[in-house]
Amino acid sequence: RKNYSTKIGIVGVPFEEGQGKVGVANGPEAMRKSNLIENIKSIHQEIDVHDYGDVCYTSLENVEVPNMRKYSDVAACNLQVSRTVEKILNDGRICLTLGGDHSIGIGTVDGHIKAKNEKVCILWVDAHADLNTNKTSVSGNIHGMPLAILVKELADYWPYLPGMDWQKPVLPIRNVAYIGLRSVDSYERLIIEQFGITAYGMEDVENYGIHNIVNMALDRIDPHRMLSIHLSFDIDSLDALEAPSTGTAVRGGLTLREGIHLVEQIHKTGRLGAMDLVEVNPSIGSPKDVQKTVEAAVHLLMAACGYTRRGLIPRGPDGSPIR
Ligand code: 5AB
Ligand code: MN
Ligand code: MN
Ligand code: MN
Repeated sequence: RKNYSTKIGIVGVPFEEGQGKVGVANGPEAMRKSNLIENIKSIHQEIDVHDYGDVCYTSLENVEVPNMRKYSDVAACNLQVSRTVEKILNDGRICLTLGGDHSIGIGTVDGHIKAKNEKVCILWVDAHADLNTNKTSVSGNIHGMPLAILVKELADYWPYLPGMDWQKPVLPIRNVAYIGLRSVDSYERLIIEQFGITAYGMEDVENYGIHNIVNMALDRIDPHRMLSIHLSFDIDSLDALEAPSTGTAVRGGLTLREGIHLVEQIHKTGRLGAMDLVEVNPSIGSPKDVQKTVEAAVHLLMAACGYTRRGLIPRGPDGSPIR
């Protein structure tokens, strides 16, 4: 049998200051109430899940950066996120982070990079590129900026970021791939083209199919198949019909089947280090919309833990199949 990690760590980040809508801070609670932990435990008997609870932080005082809304909260929260993710990985677990808005990707990726000595590649599954700086962002919302803060090549585009000295932009842009793009701002597109970032939009998914797209992305960002994979999954990568309860829904997205297939395929590499599941907002839409969205999130997280839609053959204590 292949040696997949069966040790999982879960952390919630009830944080919503990276964008303007109330409710996304309740994402972790909604996923836990939908029996996320119990569902993961029931995948197979060897699974060992530990819930590290929710991250909390105290906001910094008197720090501001132009066109970065709630900067002090984002900076303070992400330090705690980074430390927690680093700890979970150092405990030998795959780290699942429940968001929260996507600004928490700054901390999750930073913690992963620290735990694995920079041997990390990033799969950013999203309708959006999240590649704005404070100079290009039209909204000033930091959930549209995390990748621009993380990558090495854009370091010179930023002013000094007070209270973020713990975070160094060391991520090579060639280690990043997008899947699911369909709402990219013009300066983001310019950066993608200029740096040749691996970026698969919906038309690429249509042309090649999700299975080939995942392999093409891994060929580009991890050609030697040796890096720890960080899967940052924004629920708005899914079609608005499948995941309506999110702050910046865009129609024409991935089906849940394509999303699950992608996560299963990443699990099967045996190199999934950390996954973020962000932007689930239980205050948006009808109760049915919320249930649909939260259930989609739980399915995606279970796939990351090795849940298979085929069903598993029961195994005895020595790992051999019981027939
Ligand atoms: B999300 C937009 N590009 O910068 C901006 O949901 C949207 O984390 C950002 O992908 C969407 O405000 C951020 C227009
Ligand atoms: Mn995003
Ligand atoms: Mn998005
Ligand atoms: Mn496949």
